[in-house]
Amino acid sequence: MSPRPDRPLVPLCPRPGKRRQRDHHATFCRQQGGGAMSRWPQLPGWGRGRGRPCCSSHNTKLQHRATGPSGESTDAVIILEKTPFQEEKLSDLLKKHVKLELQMRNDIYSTYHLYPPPELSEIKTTVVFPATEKHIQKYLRQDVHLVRETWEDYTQITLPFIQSQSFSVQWVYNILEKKAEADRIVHENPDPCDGFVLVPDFKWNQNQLDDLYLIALVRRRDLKSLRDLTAEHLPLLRNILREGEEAITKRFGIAASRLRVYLHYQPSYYHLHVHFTALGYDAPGSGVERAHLLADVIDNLAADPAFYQKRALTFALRADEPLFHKFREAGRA
Ligand code: M7G
Repeated sequence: MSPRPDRPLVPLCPRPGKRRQRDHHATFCRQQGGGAMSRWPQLPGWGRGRGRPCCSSHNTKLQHRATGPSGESTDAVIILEKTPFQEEKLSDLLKKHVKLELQMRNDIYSTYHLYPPPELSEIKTTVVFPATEKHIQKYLRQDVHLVRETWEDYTQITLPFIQSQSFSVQWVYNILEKKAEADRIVHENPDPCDGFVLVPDFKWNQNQLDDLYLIALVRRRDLKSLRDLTAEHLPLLRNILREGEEAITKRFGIAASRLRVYLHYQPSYYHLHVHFTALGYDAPGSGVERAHLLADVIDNLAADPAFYQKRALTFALRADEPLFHKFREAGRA
């Protein structure tokens, strides 16, 4: 027998101070009807398109093919993510008149399907529309391989490749020029050479600090990635580290020692930026094959101004990525 749904389930409420829990369950969702259509971006044929799902533990990515009014076919990528539970809302979730269905009971153990009310069942949704083939590839799960890139590989393989094709960084320029996300800026340093803008990353919905994620975008437009950095950029990097940490502590009350501050190599967007994530959050891309701690980058450049023009750098590439094929063709992977 399941408990009466109108009975408050207060005894199940976690003790105050207990860490918020992360939802590890994946749900594959697909918008089927036109009910909420007006609230979505202009996605033609939304709900009627074909989907190609790719699920991980708590998120799912869906390629959606939409058909426009004149019959043209356009792709969208839709990323659905279960967000971490918010501790202050847990008691609501358990007290409210939630629908609860008993799944099984055995001795002192029982499991349920709990259907939360809409205000407590947010799914963070990111839409890329229109999406390029490169966006679709980025979000599809693929086999990955490690590549070890020397400086020669960088100049002969990677650089020509990223110059010929990489994601547009228009969204970055929009932030720097305050044409987008201006109201979200957490901190900015206006210096054209050593300045930057700090904004919440769009992976973070800002509802809870567990998965805190911000990015610092440098103002200058001539730095693509770690490979371009020399000792000349130390003042910029030191500003980002010190001011970024201070701003986050001031705004969100998180000490610098609880932040992971790093650059990606390879990044997806070749305009230099730095990631700030909560240390307790297993952020995508924070593994050793991609994340380079900013404090280490600063030390490396202080010890050797041309460190990143000498060192081999390791990163993972998906098997079907054109850059991986280039490394293969050159006998380097
Ligand atoms: P990256 O290292 O180039 O690649 O990071 P990744 O996306 O594979 O991690 C770029 C970062 O910018 C990522 O953390 C994105 O979530 C974030 N990002 C991307 N876009 C398009 C936006 C955007 O429009 N606004 C904000 N605030 N963040 C974005």
